[in-house]
Amino acid sequence: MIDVFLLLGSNLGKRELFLQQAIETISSQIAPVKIVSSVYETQSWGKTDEPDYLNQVLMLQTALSAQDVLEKILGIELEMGRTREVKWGSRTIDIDILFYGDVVIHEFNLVVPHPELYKRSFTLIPLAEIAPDFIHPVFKKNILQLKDELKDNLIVKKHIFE
Ligand code: PH2
Ligand code: MG
Ligand code: MG
Repeated sequence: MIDVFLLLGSNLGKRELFLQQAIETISSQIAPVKIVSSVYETQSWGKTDEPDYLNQVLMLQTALSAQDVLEKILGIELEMGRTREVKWGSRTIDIDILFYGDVVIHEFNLVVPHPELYKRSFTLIPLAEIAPDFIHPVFKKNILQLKDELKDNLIVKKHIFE
């Protein structure tokens, strides 16, 4: 079994509901979600005129290959109404593979560890909550170190549920 870390993001419509639905669907279609971070309200990164996101990091353990996990994720995103028009555009749900154990993957449709995670506090802050000591297999630094080295001033705060 491999420890897989996923990032959920939503910045359109019923964001809280979409995160919850994604966790349930991932648990039934991929593997039971073992650990979840808090939900964070985060300023849009990359395309700063987009609405704020809710982000959350999950850990699960699976015997599926990384490509099989990706295929399931893309199916779940489609089922949940995800469309892709512009890079970094708004979305009901985005599910990204952050780590697939300590495996390094460079395939035409999949790069793991996620190539931008080290630049993004909206990823490193929730990740540091559930896996502070996990070593990034390329940078050979743990998540807390990466988080402390980050120069990203976008606001990331714990989400308050209504
Ligand atoms: N995802 C992006 C681009 N920008 N910004 C935040 N705050 N959260 C995201 O999940 C996010 C983003 C591309 O997937
Ligand atoms: Mg993404
Ligand atoms: Mg994605």
